[in-house]
Amino acid sequence: MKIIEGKVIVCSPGRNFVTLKLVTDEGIYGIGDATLNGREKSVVSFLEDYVVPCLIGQDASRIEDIWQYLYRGVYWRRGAVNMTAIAAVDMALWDIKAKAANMPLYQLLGGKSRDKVMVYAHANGHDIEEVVDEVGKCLEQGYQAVRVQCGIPGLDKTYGVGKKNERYEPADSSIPSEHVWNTTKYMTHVPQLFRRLRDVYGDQLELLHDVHHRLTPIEAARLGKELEPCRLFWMEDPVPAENQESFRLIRQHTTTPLAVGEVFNSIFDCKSLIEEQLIDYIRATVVHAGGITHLRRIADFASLYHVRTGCHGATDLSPVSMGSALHFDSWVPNFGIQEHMAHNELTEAVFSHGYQFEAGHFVPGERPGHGVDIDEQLAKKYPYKRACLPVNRLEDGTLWNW
Ligand code: KDG
Ligand code: MG
Repeated sequence: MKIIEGKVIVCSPGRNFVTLKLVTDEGIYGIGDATLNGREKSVVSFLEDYVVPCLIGQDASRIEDIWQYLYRGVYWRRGAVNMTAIAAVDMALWDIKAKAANMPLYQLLGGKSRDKVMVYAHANGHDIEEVVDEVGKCLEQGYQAVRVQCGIPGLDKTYGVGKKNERYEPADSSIPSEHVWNTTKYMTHVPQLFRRLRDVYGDQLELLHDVHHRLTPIEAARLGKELEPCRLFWMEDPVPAENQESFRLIRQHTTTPLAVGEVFNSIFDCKSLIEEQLIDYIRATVVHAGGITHLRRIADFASLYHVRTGCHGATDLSPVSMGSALHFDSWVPNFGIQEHMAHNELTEAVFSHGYQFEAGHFVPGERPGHGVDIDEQLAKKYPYKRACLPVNRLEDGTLWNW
């Protein structure tokens, strides 16, 4: 079965998505997500100019060999743009193989390890009481795990908190908008938020929080320690993780579980974190970490060290990623949790999918392949709109991590 065409589809049904469609000479096609938030066109160009021409004529059934060809065979390895493009090819090829076998993708991976996939929702608010209400709404919808983010008194904009009455979408401006950060204000507010949530909702609800790379190791250690009585499911991305060893210090001081890795694109980004058991959940995801072929390798490695998966699933990952992730999550033995941030109605119309929500969980569905398709005609109605992620500065103007 030969690849005869590779088409890159860019659309913006509320936010930008890049989709790769690979077509074979047997008429079977597969699609893969190639969305890299705020850098969409770099992946488009890389796919169109370099990757797709090399795929024409290749045997679509040789997923592993094509992965090695695009990774090992290339002198310039790794990097977000490169690995997102490889991921899109890989997802599309798994889709093709599963369709050719007339099976849902999870069957090809080894079958289901669980009946349903636990997901966590997002609740955010400008102040603590608004967050309390939002968490209540998630519980009414059946979620059993909720990530909470709250506005910080004295700071104008906060990561994870939308503008009044608007969905949160971080890529909000054609030139990066600027946020202002103050660690002391944040560190004094967050424990109050979680104490209040435990008072209102008790001990059973799973609560998660994303620090979004804002702290230093010793600050993260202190926050983790302070939050211990509130029993978080995880504290995510407490510090930037380029220096994996910095997690040793955090780990020595707190039993709050740690989740890291949504910006990782290779197993080498998390090698020490996993080997030294410095984290509890690895958040590498199918679209930014080289597809199912590479994510499976990361998960297998993590399983040796009691690290479980917690795939990234924000709205900038298209339904194609969500579908692929849910098949992966259904199979992976060391599954932890899956992030779910609902896409808007336009996105749901452009991308039809077989996955379904069931009381705080998702099931991947039984459609052959990963079960997600794109309506190309409808997609054309929503052309690309330039949108960048924000930058962050301290109050004195120093550039900080966003
Ligand atoms: O593109 C950036 C977002 O995906 C990211 O900010 C979301 O941190 C995030 C999360 O945990 O979902
Ligand atoms: Mg995050």
